[in-house]
Amino acid sequence: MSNSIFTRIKRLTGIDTRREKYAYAKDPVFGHISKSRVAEKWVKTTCGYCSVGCGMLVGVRENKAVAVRGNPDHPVNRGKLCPKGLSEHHILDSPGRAKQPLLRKNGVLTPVSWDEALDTMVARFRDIQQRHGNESLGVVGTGQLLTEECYTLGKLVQLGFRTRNNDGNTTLCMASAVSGYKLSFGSDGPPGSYADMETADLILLIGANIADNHPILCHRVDRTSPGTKPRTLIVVDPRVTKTAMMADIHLPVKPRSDIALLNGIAHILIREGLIDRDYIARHTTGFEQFANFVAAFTPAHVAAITGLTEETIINTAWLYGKAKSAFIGWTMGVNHSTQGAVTVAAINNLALITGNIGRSGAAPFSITGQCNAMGTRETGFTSSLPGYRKFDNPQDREDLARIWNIPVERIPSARGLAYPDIIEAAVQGRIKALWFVATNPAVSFPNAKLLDHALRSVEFLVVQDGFHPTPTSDYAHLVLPAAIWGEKQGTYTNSERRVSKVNPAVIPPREARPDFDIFLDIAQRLGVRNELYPGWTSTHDAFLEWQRVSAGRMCDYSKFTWQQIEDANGLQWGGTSLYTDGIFPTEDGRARLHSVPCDPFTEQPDSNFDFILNTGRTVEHWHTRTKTAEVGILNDMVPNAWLEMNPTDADRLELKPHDRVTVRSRRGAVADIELRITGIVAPGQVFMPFHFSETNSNIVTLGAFDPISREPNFKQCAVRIERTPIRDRRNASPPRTQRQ
Ligand SMILES: Nc1nc2c(c(=O)[nH]1)N[C@H]1C(S)=C(S)[C@@H](COP(=O)(O)OP(=O)(O)OC[C@H]3O[C@@H](n4cnc5c(=O)[nH]c(N)nc54)[C@H](O)[C@@H]3O)O[C@H]1N2
Ligand SMILES: Nc1nc2c(c(=O)[nH]1)N[C@H]1C(S)=C(S)[C@@H](COP(=O)(O)OP(=O)(O)OC[C@H]3O[C@@H](n4cnc5c(=O)[nH]c(N)nc54)[C@H](O)[C@@H]3O)O[C@H]1N2
Ligand code: SF4
Ligand SMILES: [Mo]
Repeated sequence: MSNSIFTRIKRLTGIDTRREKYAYAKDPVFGHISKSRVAEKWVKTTCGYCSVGCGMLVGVRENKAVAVRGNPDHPVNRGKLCPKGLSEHHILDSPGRAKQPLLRKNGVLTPVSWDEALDTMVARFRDIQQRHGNESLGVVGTGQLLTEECYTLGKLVQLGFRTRNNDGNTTLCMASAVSGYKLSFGSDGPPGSYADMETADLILLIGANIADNHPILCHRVDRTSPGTKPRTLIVVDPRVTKTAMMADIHLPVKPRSDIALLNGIAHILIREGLIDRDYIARHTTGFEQFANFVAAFTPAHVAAITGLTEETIINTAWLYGKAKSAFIGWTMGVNHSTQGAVTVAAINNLALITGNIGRSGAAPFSITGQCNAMGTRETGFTSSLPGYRKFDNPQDREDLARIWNIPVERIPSARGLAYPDIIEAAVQGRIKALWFVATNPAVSFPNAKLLDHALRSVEFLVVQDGFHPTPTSDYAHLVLPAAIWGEKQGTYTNSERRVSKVNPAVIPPREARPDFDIFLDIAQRLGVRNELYPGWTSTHDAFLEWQRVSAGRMCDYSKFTWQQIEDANGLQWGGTSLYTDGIFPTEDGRARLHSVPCDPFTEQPDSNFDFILNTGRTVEHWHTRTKTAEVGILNDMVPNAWLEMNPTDADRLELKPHDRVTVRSRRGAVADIELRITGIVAPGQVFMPFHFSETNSNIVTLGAFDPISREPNFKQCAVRIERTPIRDRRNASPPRTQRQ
């Protein structure tokens, strides 16, 4: 920065920015120094969007967040941020924020005091539970709360409300990775780190579009910077995504043929002796059976299933087998499947038979989604007890009962209903009360019609969200306004197990309160506050107990304090690699090789519904757009959904670019979507983003779930594409948000 800029800022603002490391801000559009955006102080925190976990500084002026910039000292992002991170401060005082509790009276959501809101909630839940049993309550949380809040909520639901039906939006997201890790290694826990992407010889990304969805990870696979090691990037995705365009080799597999590809690679590795026999003998079980099983996955067989050539499959196997260290990263192209958990096991198989785990550059690595998906997984209460403890392990239950100072009988010995089963139970009338915390299922849950039925069926529905109205809060009997990222203190844990500090920059709007405070207040009214949270006043108290609960477990937080996490810009539990000694948390200490059949996906196209619909994301938007629709610079770039279709199909249907089309499945139709004709998708496939409530892709998606993880099959269902009749078109250009 030149001296003249310093002088200009000083003249404009009176602040001598030379004395402060980060204390100036340029208008992002016009480049000049804008006084309203010049921060008085910078608050160090962690991004609240995705699981990359970038470190950032929020600039604050007169209790307003006015700017965001990357933390140059943070090991994850080294000062860089993606467009969502850079504009994150705009969400805090956006008009869409929920600002007061609302209770439905005579059919209308009416402002009430917090006392009336929470007294009513506790009274209604109690009454319903007394009439229909404790398990008539279902709670659905999120990977977007602080770890301290996830932990506090888990105790409140399981020990306070005494229901096991406690799950999260993470079942729409990470559940298959969790189940797959458990199948292979006996426990959840991503074994690698982002650093492995820099030290690997080969990176295989399966169903992970990092260029849109984990943009700051792209720097780890970039080979143009000086000093970076030459390495090969292979991307497996039916679409030619931005990530596929970065690859040395793109494998455009037929939808859901990944298992065949993985088994086929294993087949060649075994046949050609490209395996680590020593590692297999010492650290795995089931190799003989596995080798026999994959013998059937010859290149010819795999070519027929995947649509790849035999040569490509053989070449990929050789590249993987010859790499000294190979890294496999995956995200929703794998997890969002009725075979998600076993696909993860098939990925783990490859790592195990080649010894590509537990050392630098070598890991089967589930890239997580939300800023704190990992914290939710670790603090548990859904598919496991806190600290990766198992419901069916008496010792684990006794450990917890001792720490919590409660009778062991209070701790359930089996998990309750998973998210889709909570919704199903609501439709069937077994669940009578629902509480959603920081998730927006009316847009994000598959087969929206069934969800609608569930939300209308329950006697009392509570929606606790930082924004209102949302498509889900519109259904609520009670809306609880919550503080969000930028207003709360605690920790998030990113994909690589790095625990980072999250700090408040501003105070929440009007009556919005941190989720943690809401949970404690509910506990007070339930009469369990002293028992469950003795002496607690802040999320730091929750952290201190979580440290004791996680001590000695794989996800051990007892080794670092909040201050140490803050000073170090994040610390990884488990170090850079797990399983460095090849010992796994199974009964015999060995990892399991699984024989995984490749079944066709549930709803195959036919003459009536002749396309396969794929759904996913774009870099500008976050999920259901409660946040990013409020950020002008993001929403103006991508204000509407679109549908990608291959030119050969468009020709056949006589459709032109920008035509308005309707996507119709057996469950419903979404009209008036802009058509994009592009080779990004293969013939017979179409793609649309799921971010837009106005054109909600989940009206057409399928309610089919993985039998192990219960994760939905969001990525394939059968649809047909029709031109939208004039009468079904939305009039003018759609509003910026769904709100008034
Ligand atoms: N900008 C942005 N970033 C985000 C999010 C966001 O909403 N917006 N959300 C965050 C969250 S919670 C998550 S979970 C992650 C998700 O991150 P990603 O998983 O990268 O996101 P998706 O776009 O859902 O799906 C990834 C890819 O899977 C591919 N796919 C579909 N079917 C198959 C198949 O059969 N086989 C294979 N191999 N691939 C297939 C799709 O074509 C798509 O390119 O992103 C996180 N980051
Ligand atoms: N078709 C299709 N559907 C999908 C997917 C797909 O690829 N295709 N992806 C799935 C995946 S991977 C995911 S993770 C889900 C995400 O689905 P959702 O969880 O429904 O998505 P979000 O929009 O992030 O919803 C989070 C809500 O919490 C609110 N919120 C944010 N921060 C806070 C906070 O601190 N406290 C409170 N109380 N509220 C807060 C936000 O305003 C928002 O309403 O969608 C799933 N749905
Ligand atoms: S990559 Fe993810 S964590 Fe980093 S700035 Fe973007 S949204 Fe935030
Ligand atoms: Mo996700």
